[in-house]
Amino acid sequence: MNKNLSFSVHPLTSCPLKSFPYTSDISSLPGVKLSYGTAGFRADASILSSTVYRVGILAALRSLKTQSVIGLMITASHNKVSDNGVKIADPSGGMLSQNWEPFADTLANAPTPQDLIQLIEEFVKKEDISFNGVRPAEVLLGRDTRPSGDALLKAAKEGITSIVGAVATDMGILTTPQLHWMVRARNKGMKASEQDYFEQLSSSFRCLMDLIPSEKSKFNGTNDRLVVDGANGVGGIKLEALQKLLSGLIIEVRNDGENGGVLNEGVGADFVQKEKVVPYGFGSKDVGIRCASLDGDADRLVYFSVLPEGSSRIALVDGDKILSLFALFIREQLSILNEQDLKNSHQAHLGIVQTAYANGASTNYLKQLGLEVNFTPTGVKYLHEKAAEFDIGIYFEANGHGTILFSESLVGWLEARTKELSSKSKGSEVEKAALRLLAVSKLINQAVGDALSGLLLVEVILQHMGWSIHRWNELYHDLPSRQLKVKVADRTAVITANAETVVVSPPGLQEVVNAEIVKYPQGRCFVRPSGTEDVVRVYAEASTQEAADSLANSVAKLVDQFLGSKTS
Ligand code: NG1
Ligand code: ZN
Repeated sequence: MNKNLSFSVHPLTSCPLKSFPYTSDISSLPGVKLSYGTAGFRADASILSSTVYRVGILAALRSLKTQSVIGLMITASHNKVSDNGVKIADPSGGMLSQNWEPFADTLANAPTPQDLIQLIEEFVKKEDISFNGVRPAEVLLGRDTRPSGDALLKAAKEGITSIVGAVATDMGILTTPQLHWMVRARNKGMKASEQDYFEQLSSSFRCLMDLIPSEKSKFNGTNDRLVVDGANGVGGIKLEALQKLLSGLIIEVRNDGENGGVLNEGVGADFVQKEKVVPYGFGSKDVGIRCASLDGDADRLVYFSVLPEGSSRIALVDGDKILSLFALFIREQLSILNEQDLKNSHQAHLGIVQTAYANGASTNYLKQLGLEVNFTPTGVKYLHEKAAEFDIGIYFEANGHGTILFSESLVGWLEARTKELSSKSKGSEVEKAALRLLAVSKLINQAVGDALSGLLLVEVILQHMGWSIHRWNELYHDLPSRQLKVKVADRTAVITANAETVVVSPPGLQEVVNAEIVKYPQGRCFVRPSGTEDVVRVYAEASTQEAADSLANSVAKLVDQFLGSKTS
């Protein structure tokens, strides 16, 4: 294939590609079909350069279309170290607009350079994308610590700069949420360097620490100590840098990738949440200590404590419990404002967003608090979109990805109100509640779930409440659950509805699943195709672990019967 296929200026858009250096690799493999899915494109790193190059083109076109800075992150998150992946951050810092996903899919799967060029020409015309000579495309690039990141970065840069005038700015090795934060900050005209990120997080953390009621017992002894499993990835390194700016908290980072540990191997939030055992480097010496685990690109966070039995078992404090802690704190501050502030013209609406993977006990708990709980399909893009409908929207996946979104109008109101109160009722409870909410809006990443900012918020709320991890974990007791993967011939044959809780195709499958569920007290079970792996996932919950296991196993068998085993 022609490695340097020259490409002429598009007659309508003047949007030329200078060259086409990457012949298709992954897209020419038989049977491989890439899908942008819930987390961008992921595959073995050795076959990904043409995909990353193409996503570079897409990012530059997206920048021209939106006349904004776009982000391109090279990471495969919690996947194994030999994998890599690529995803786009939109101008808001959020995920790529869903409208562009079909284009991303066809671009990634174009079988030949000619097809690719034709696709781009058609898309550029349809979307009316042009370079006006004033604002060229600009794409911020980030990558995690994977060894393949460097070569893929080069492919991304070539893709971006194949669009005339486009600028690729390498932001270095970053966590995924840092890159999203930077894109958002740049487009808001705010300072957007890594140092600015660290300063915003540490100063809002300090502000929240200063607002802890004096009568609440502050941490003492071992309680101000946190041990973090960095998954041998980028998160641990960044946390070590960030903690230099923090006081009132002692963080020990393990698995920071320095001592020969392998990324995500027996470590990290995904491992800890799925296996419910200690990650490498943790053990009986840590019984009673508050521990946390990040995933490979630090957009997921779970907490745990090592159980005393001398085994490797842990008490897991997952994303649902982080959400519950955040919800309690936000609700407390909002009720002070809503009830005590007579000038409060802004009765803020708090909404919670979960997926079907949220443990049923967490949903019950949140509902008992009187909170509105909404459900969306799996994938943070859906949760984020729903949470953005509220004045304050809190979303979390059980796996530890989530954040708190504040509407611009609420932040504006809080800014004005805190100024007013600082002159008239300084030190009042109302002023403190407003200041706390404002500080949370600055601490917690508004673009995407961020393990580092989430961790700081958990820490300050525990101090605010005077709670140990055990007290926190006692908020409610998780229902026993089991997740299974079923390899089938074609997972896309499973079509779901109602936030993935009901299978509508193949016909008849949901009916037999329902017939299983009713056999189990507190039984709940659903089936959906994974967006990141070639499997169908089964999730089951019931009153005992044996029952949850049995329900999951029977449903997995039904899935297998309806869809047939995978033939390779
Ligand atoms: P899939 O493979 O679509 O289930 C997984 C996670 C999602 C999300 C994405 C992106 C589970 C059950 N699913 O998606 O929550 O985090 O990966 O990383 O954990
Ligand atoms: Zn991740």
